[in-house]
Amino acid sequence: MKLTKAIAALAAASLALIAGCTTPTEGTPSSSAGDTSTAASGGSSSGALNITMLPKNLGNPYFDQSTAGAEEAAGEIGATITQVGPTTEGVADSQVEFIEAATQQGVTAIELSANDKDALCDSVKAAQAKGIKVVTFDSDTSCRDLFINQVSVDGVAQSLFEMIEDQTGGSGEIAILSAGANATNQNAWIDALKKLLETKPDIKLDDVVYGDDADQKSFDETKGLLSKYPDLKLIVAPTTVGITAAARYVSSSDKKGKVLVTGLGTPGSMKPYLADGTTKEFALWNPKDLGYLTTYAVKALVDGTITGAEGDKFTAGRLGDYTVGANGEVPLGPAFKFNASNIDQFPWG
Ligand code: RAM
Repeated sequence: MKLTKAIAALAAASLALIAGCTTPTEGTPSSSAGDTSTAASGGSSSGALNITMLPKNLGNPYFDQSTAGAEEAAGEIGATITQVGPTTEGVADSQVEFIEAATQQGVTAIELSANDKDALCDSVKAAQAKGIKVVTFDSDTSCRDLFINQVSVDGVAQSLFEMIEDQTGGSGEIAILSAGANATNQNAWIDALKKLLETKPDIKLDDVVYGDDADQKSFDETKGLLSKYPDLKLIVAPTTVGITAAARYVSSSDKKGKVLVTGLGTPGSMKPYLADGTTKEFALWNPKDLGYLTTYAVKALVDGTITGAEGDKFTAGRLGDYTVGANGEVPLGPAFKFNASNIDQFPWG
């Protein structure tokens, strides 16, 4: 995707969000009282799709966006989306409970961002045995029908690498503040980034710490990094929760102006830290489009347009045509870098 097209797509999504975003609320496996559900009729539904949306955690602006996109698609195809998920930390244990609850309810499909590559598989396989389609988005498992991948692993790592080079000037100490220690997506990105960093011996990776996509833990881990590594130049947080917490800590500490923060962040949450110089640039894709594409992929799986085999093709509403790639992955598109020159175009997240 050309940069201008990416900007246009992101800006259009921003406007749509301003018009119609819903805020997820807490849900528990045993109670539907706090579930966020959207039902819509009309569109080209092939039957009533009842979809459970299970992000890594709730209250995360990134997943607010992906759920808004899923709801937009649901409105177009006449599906129901019910969002449930861990309320604070992105952890696998409670995701198992939500998968089991959805299985018992007999939903049509589960859209899942996995907090662990393997730990969810018993429950995922039990759901699949009942005919429920399990489509991962954002963070994969080793068991699912399809994975909607925002950006290739190498693509994310390359963006992070470029921002590290730029914001360190090519030398100095860096540390990574990640999400959950078992998060499939972050671990894959970090492994690929480490390979790229091998080509830059003047950049030293001091440590990798984990904030579990919880704001306070991420904040505390940042504090720990700054006191443990006095010569740290840059914190790289490939998590929207982590980067915001790290930027907040750094910008209010005596390291402001000495330590920079970069990684993957939502534009709304990071805008103040671009303004005060805590970050020069950070990246992300369009999480709203990710949720939108995931819901169209679910529809295509359920109505038999695709089976998840490489080469299968389907159409995802306003996003157009997609082809299933190797290993049952559907890529959304490239990452996009936000900086002072473009941040005002993205009033979301
Ligand atoms: C957090 C989550 C999510 C990741 C983004 C970048 O919101 O960890 O999985 O894709 O950051």
